[in-house]
Amino acid sequence: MTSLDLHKRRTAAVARGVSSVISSYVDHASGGTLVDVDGQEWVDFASGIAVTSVGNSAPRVVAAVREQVERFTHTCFMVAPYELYVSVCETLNAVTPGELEKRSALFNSGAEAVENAVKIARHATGRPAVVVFDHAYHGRTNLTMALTAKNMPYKHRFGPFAGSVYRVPMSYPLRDGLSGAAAAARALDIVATQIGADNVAAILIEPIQGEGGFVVPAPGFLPTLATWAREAGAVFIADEIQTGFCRTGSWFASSHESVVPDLITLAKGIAGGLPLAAVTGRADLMDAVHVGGLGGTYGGNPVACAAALASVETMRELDLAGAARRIEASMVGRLRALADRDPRIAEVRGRGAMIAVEITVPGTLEPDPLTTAGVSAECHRRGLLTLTCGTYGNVLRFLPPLVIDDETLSRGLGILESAFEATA
Ligand code: PLZ
Repeated sequence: MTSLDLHKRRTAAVARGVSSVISSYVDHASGGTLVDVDGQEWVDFASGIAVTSVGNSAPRVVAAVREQVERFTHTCFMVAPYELYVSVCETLNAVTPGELEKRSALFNSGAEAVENAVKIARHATGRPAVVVFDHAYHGRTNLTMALTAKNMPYKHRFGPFAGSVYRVPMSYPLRDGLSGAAAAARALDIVATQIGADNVAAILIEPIQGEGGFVVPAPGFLPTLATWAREAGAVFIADEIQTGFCRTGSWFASSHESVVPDLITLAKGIAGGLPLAAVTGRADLMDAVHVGGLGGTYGGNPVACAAALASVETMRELDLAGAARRIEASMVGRLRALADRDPRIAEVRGRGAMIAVEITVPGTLEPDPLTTAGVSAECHRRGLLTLTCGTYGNVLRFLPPLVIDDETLSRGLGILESAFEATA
């Protein structure tokens, strides 16, 4: 069966609303490459959107999943509990920032984790308002669509949306030129005047924005917001679904600025590709919810839990935070040199193995989504799997698996350079 055959079957069977970045179908994949059903190899700079940090079919994950799938596949933790769920919660409480008493609860998807973090914050504070930011992405369910900024393709004609969600400006150094403190003051002034501090249940923010364009806030922005939340009795929620689990060169991106979130949402990199998500945070907040108030049929599925424990072990053993920092060093070096030659690149930014280039009309800050899509398509033609992002679709982002070897990483960067040259 070729990709072309599969495309025909797909068109007749799969809803049009579910799209794919490339038109090739995957046959198998490892720690840095995918091979499609037509036999072409792709260098993987996507990791299934920052998921397979330990690589595809990582040996420890495969072994743990195999063993668990033979033992039992599902009992529902709310019906008949099992050790793996408890072990994952213990692990999350230990690896997340802050030496404080924590609790965790497990879910299936990132959006579900975000929904639950907001439920917990509202329940614990007795307040309604949730503060979110320009360019934010938090999911596609009804509440998380309301929390997400961008209309197309996430929200268009899917409303009405959940209420008591307030959007304030993000710190976006390339575009606002503000210090972290000044950008935080701008955001908090709106909170004070349009919401009122006493009504705020939570400030919810990605420490580095993902879908919104790999926007790294100016230093001081996150700590100022976290301090404000503490003083206002509001919950500071870090959405580390895309940034977590060594992706940015640290176990969690909040740590780059020594921020200890009250609650943290987790998914993606947590379980080597198996669906698992979590909320981890301050015990007093997590335990404020009445018995039976949190849950779901599949949350903390035992096979996904086994995969999570094996993934975290792999991250520790292979020092994948260190690997992400090494990826950053090679990527940023080559990309900065490319930016010096190519005036379409307005900025190279990101941390660890979460790096992007923002593309604008040369000499201006006018976003250039057409060029961005063109370069990305050229990468695909040459066998490099890249993704775009950004409110204006003008950011080309790179999320290689953290286990990618130097040769494959270098080959991917070479393809990227040639794609820029071919489209100049
Ligand atoms: N919060 C920060 O990055 C998922 C979504 C891709 P789910 N990002 C990729 C798409 O087009 O749907 C994400 C995220 C952050 C929440 C989520 C939502 O996680 O597992 O996709 O629900």
